[in-house]
Amino acid sequence: MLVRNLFRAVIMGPPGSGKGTVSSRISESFGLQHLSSGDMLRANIKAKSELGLLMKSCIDQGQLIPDDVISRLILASLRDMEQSSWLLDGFPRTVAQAESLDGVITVDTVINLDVPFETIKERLTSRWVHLSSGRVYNVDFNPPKIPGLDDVTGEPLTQRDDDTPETVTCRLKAYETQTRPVLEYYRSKGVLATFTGTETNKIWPHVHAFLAKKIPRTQQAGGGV
Ligand code: G5P
Ligand code: MG
Repeated sequence: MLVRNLFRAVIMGPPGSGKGTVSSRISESFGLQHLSSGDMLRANIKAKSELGLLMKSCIDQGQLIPDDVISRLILASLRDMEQSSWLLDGFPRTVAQAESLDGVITVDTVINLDVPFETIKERLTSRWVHLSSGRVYNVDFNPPKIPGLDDVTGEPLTQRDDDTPETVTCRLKAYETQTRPVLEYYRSKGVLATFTGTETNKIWPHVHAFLAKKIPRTQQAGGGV
């Protein structure tokens, strides 16, 4: 069945630019389902599948997973979300991935978080995550209510293996060479919206105002800025 008025968005930005943080706010305010490629990969790794081991070695070295592997995984999940409005976080990350996504669906908008690399390096080394939900914390910016524990489940938080200074440098290089061209790809299609800044709390009201105009009112979950 064809469902009308669905809204499909992608959020892009360098590692640590705040994609996960802004995605949670978008989901809460606008009711979009959030699908993060990184969270999905980490769930596979946790399940200790053979594919998970291959993924772990790529991620721990700050390199991208091969296009065919990640595209298959994401496109299969999107098939299960056919009836929903969604927000893709971390995919596509190469032009080949963007083309494979275009082969199945046209995205309505691409939100690009443009945050300087110097800001990012500091953030990632003080990030703590709740692996199974993808909730992210930062010891300075948004600390958990009880140090070391997830606010919702009370389970222990961990640090990501790829948040070491050396791996962060590799991830930023991969972004520069492989992901930056995707911005041009979407710019040429007229769907790219860039938000520049060094603080999520200052970027967020602009993202909110932009989406409030784009997303049909009937779909908005009624959250504020
Ligand atoms: P991921 O998991 O997609 P990245 O590297 O793209 O990883 P990451 O690290 O998840 O991105 P983010 O989601 O952009 O960062 O940022 P975030 O988690 O919201 O915020 C980062 C930290 O900063 C948090 O602690 C947050 O609390 C804090 N923070 C946010 N805003 C502020 C602020 O204003 N001030 C301060 N002080 N702090 C703030 O991908 C991981 C790996 O998986 C593979 C790759 O190997 C990749 O490296 N992968 C893929 N490979 C191929 N193709 C794909 N499509 C792939 N997708 C994933
Ligand atoms: Mg993330």
